[in-house]
Amino acid sequence: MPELFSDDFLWGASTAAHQVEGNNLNSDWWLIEQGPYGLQRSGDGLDSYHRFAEDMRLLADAGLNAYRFSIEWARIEPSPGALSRAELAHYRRMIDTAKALGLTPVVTLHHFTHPIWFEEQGAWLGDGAVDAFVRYVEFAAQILHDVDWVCTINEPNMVAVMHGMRVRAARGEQIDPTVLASPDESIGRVLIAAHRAAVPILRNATGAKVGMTISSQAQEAAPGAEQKLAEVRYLWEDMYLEGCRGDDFVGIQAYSTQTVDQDGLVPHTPSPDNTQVGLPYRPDALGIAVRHAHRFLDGIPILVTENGIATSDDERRIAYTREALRHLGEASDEGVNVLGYLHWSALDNFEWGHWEPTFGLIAVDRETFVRTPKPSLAWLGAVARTRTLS
Ligand code: GCO
Repeated sequence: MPELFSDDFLWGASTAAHQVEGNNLNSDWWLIEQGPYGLQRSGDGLDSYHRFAEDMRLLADAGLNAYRFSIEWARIEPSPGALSRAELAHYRRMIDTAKALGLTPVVTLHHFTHPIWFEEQGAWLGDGAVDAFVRYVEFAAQILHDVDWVCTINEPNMVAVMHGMRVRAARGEQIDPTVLASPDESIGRVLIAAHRAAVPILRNATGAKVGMTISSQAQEAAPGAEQKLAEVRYLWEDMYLEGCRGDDFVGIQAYSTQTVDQDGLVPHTPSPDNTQVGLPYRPDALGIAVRHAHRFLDGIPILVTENGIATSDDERRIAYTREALRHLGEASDEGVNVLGYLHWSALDNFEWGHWEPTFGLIAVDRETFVRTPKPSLAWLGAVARTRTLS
């Protein structure tokens, strides 16, 4: 069997601070969870704030060589301009721990959450939003000097969806929280400006490759809807890819596909084969996503920063991931420059208001915090060590 990818390929798993840490009390999401949306609460999370070393050790022991995690703005800058040195030191310990275990840290600076004070200033639509983010990035850069991979903002396109829906709800519009609105273009423009402002700061202060991670829906045109696809994909994805031009890499995150017809996004047909979050089972989405980013950004290096499946059936997770990696390997053989594959997620975690969907390679008892690796973790670790899809 031919070997997959190069020997310096990153093989790992991803998490985000708010989804695993617990008690992220100063963040907008802590408030959102208590709002009128009927959401479950993150609470203690998985207590990864204290148990991160155990999480990382499980990944390293399985054979993975990378871990993507995020650092929390709401902890590092608890009030405007106030730097918490203790929290920076906490995240520095995470970097050191990863390195000591042989895991390359891939550090995300903003993964959906921000401080309550930033929310109160209007968040991304407030005056001085980019300046506030830049100040946080300057703080964060103090612990990133020897980190090789930094993602500035995770899925700005999805932030523009969620933040946009909240802004419209606050204005009194009727919003159906189960139907995703299009990304709010004005919010998206601010996020792109924030990313562009962060890149030179990080390049000066660190040796890191710097990029942004984009949610790809692997959109496909229904017959005759090519023009509509181009319009829709611009708002959902291409505008953000455009904002990555000139970066060291782009992070691509793909789970399933999305059909676009003359009227726009076609709702997914309910099916028992859909995943726990209602997405069609489409492991080929990853190949579609990376090929599009490759073409659109003229061969930019690509790091797969998320790919996975919400399922309670771990055999299905393995089957999905095997197929996704096969498609990724084919894209790589065609010339797409793929630098790594970071599975979503390391752990079953807080899926933004819901605990039921399980994306993890590791199960967690939320009362005792005991971690139990699933067969998929050993399987992915073996793929990483042997670079073959057994
Ligand atoms: C994302 C999110 C993750 C989700 C994952 C599964 O970047 O979309 O980063 O936080 O949990 O996508 O839906």
